[in-house]
Amino acid sequence: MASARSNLSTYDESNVPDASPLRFGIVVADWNRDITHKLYEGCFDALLKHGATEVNIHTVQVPGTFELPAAARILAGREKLDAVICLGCVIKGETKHDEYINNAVSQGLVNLSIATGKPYIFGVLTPNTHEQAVDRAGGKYGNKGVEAAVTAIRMGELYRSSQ
Ligand code: DLZ
Repeated sequence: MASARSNLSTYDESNVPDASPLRFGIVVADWNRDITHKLYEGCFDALLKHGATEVNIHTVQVPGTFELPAAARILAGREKLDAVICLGCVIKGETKHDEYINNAVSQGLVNLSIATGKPYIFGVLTPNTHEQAVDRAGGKYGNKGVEAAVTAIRMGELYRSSQ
């Protein structure tokens, strides 16, 4: 960390660190795959756009969002990675399944990040409706997979510089 006051950068899609030296994992859930596979496309393309190479992006598919933390941990144990991006979509329904899954996954990913020092990125949509999900998977609010990729690049660079 800098000891003097930094000139803070304005990070957006036009000001992202070079991802070419970094290695990424992407774990994508198949539940609501019309949404999650779009998140994946946006995420993967954004990593490439910022310099990542295909051989440095390792993808694993899992059945549902609940499986993301365990699979992310397995993938990080198998490959040398600077950040692991987890993509899913849990749509609110008649029961409380969304609360159980979202709480477990967000807690699981932050626990992994803190325990290992490696960034595990929460790229999970938690919409009330399918339409809200569409809006955030390449629709009117953009593609949250792109935001997850940019977050992974920034955090991956921080992780790499601390090794
Ligand atoms: C069971 C379930 C339900 C009801 N809804 C979703 C969902 O909206 N999004 C999602 O990613 N997964 C869902 N799942 C599946 C769970 O994530 C998980 O795969 C199963 O409970 C098995 O552990």
